Amino acid sequence: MTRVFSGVKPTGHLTLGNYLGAVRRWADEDQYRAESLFCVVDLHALTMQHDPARVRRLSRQAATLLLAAGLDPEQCTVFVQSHVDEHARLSYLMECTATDGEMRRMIQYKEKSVLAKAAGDSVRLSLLTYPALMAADILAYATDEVPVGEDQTQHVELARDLAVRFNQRYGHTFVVPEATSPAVAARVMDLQDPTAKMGKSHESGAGIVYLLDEPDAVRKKVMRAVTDSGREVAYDRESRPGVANLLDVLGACTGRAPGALAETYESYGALKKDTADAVVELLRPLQERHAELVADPGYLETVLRRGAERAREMARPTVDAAYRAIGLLEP
Ligand code: AQP
Repeated sequence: MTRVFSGVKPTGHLTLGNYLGAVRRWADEDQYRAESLFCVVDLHALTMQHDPARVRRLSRQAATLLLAAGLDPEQCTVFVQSHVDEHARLSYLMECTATDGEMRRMIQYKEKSVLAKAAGDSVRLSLLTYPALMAADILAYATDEVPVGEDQTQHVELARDLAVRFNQRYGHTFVVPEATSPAVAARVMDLQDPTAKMGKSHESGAGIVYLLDEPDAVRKKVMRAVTDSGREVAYDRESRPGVANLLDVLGACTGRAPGALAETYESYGALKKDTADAVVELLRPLQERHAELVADPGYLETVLRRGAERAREMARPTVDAAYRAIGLLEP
């Protein structure tokens, strides 16, 4: 059976980008058609300045939102990365397989090291090496497919390269994974800056729809979305990124092609209004389920404990095999 693995970082409140680019497919499709593991990758939240209490809070919130989005612990494994030691164990072997140059070429390292320096912070070594941890996250589970938004495909490519290199050097150990992205909304853009990805750790939330935003806040953000000076509604991601982003979001919410939707609108105002309504309706059931789950914290704890147990069992044979293959003595 196909094995699927993916995760979210608790670096901020989950956004519409996380949902449309990744989480919705996990809940609606992947968990039913594949043996799936979904993870709150909390170790990845430590690569930039962080507040420990906030990471704990956001980790719990992210796990709750995954369940609220429809992940069913009877269908898939939901867990927290730091609860399963195999990730960190394998990460070191990935660092021994990757090169310094590969790590430095990662776009997120380039972008975030600049941000850290601009904020007067030192750049943590983990910001450079975390793609090795991410490769370990994926490879530990003999993953076939990694459903992610477009921004993460570079990291999955690296995991592929490392799997192939390790297998060539030390004998076949890892399955070589593949990234998959949705046809529409694989990269939801910031509503205030449609040339930048809608990212949960951005300072200003004006262009970001959070999954727990109240309907009024969603409407305000969508109605104030930056478009462009033209008047005609057309789908062109290069010259009309703001309008194209709204069409992508509306298309993802309604299941219609963004290009075809463009032909049905004569004004930006009408497009924004329908997009706002569609997003509010999309989020409504998720928010209702979230409220129920928050009222029962014991349930989340049980899900995460069982998830970690199951994940450990699934990861251990592959990680043990990698330790043997690379030349380490069995304990
Ligand atoms: N804007 C987006 N459009 C489509 N997909 C997105 N994803 C994230 N943002 C968008 C996808 O969501 C999954 C989980 O993302 P993540 O938690 O690993 O973090 P990220 O991708 O790096 O997103 P953020 O929100 O921007 O976090 P920060 O700001 O800390 O870097 C992934 O599959 C991702 O592709």
